[in-house]
Amino acid sequence: MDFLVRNAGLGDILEKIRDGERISVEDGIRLFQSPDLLAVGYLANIVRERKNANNAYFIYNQHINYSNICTNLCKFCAFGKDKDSALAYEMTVEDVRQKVRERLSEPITEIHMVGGIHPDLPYSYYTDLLKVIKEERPDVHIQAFTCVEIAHFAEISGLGIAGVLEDLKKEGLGSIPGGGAEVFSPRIRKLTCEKKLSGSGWIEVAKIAHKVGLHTNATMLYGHIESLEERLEHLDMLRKAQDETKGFLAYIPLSFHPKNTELSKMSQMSRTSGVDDLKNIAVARCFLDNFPHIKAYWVMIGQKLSQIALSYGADDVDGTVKEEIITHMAGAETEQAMSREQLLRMIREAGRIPIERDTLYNVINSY
Ligand code: V47
Repeated sequence: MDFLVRNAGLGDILEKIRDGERISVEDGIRLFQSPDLLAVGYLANIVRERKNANNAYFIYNQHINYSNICTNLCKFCAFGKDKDSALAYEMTVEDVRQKVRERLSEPITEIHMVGGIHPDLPYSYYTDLLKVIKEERPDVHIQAFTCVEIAHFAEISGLGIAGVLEDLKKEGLGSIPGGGAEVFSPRIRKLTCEKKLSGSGWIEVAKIAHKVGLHTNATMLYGHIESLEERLEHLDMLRKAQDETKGFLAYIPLSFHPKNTELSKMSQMSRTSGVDDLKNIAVARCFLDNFPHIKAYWVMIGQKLSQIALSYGADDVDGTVKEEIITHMAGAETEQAMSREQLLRMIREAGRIPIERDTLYNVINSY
């Protein structure tokens, strides 16, 4: 395999990775540009193995999207709707209680909850959501509210970012998911999500969260109009932030789904290719040397490719999920849920040891 990597002109990057030396932004761009997928995957696999041995993680989780009403109306998003849209919805706090109750018989350890930037729900609505979830399922870990939602809560509550995070933590927030990062580049934000919290604003919220003791995840929404340089700029901002705080748990590349989005109305857009999906996993694994985990999110790239991604740098496949709405509104054809048995089979067949984890990567069961 070393010969294959050198033949692909990536010998110098192999040396760096072998020596545990950091690769540069230019190296990252070269990996994306390389036509030799196997060589790039081989490099990522070295890092994955060093960090996570033969383990592949999954979680028994539930997704709840409390409302799709959103003032940002990003051009890549099919989920967010104007308040007056016929497709807009908003769950009451009691609706969310009901959602949790419906699945109390299942061994769910994490509730992943996000929503749009709502124009008029009061701050107390969000703290009440945490309260009812904890009332129904006291032991569950609530991973909720993206950095974009947190910045919005800081504004409507007047508590400031750190104040809101401390307050939500007190009410039961366990950690913060990685959504809303999109592509940090100001050019991409201007063209696709002008009203959204800026890239540097997103990083700032994540760093404050880490300082108040909350772990967070990070994502990048790739495969629309961003350049390779902009992908690497995004990864570089994450790597620098992680050097400072060490609070990120996992990085999840999110493949763009064009259906029903403004971007696809403006110009013909197609789904990302399998090669680009695997490269996004592999390059991230090579570049983000300070991130413990790289997730292949099966909802977005499919169960089959997620299984292959376990040989291209990923060590986590997310979890059971159920009722995923954000990607399915944008045309995802994957299932909305996977059972524990399906996840175990997928991981075992990939030659890995399935580890059921909690949100913070504590081992619940090793199979
Ligand atoms: O924030 C929006 C993205 C995110 C589209 O932290 C789209 O462990 C693809 O962040 N095509 C939500 N993506 C999903 C997310 C996530 C999922 C699983 C695990 C974790 C984690 C985080 O999806 C949004 C946005 O960035 N998104 N529209 C679209 N058309």
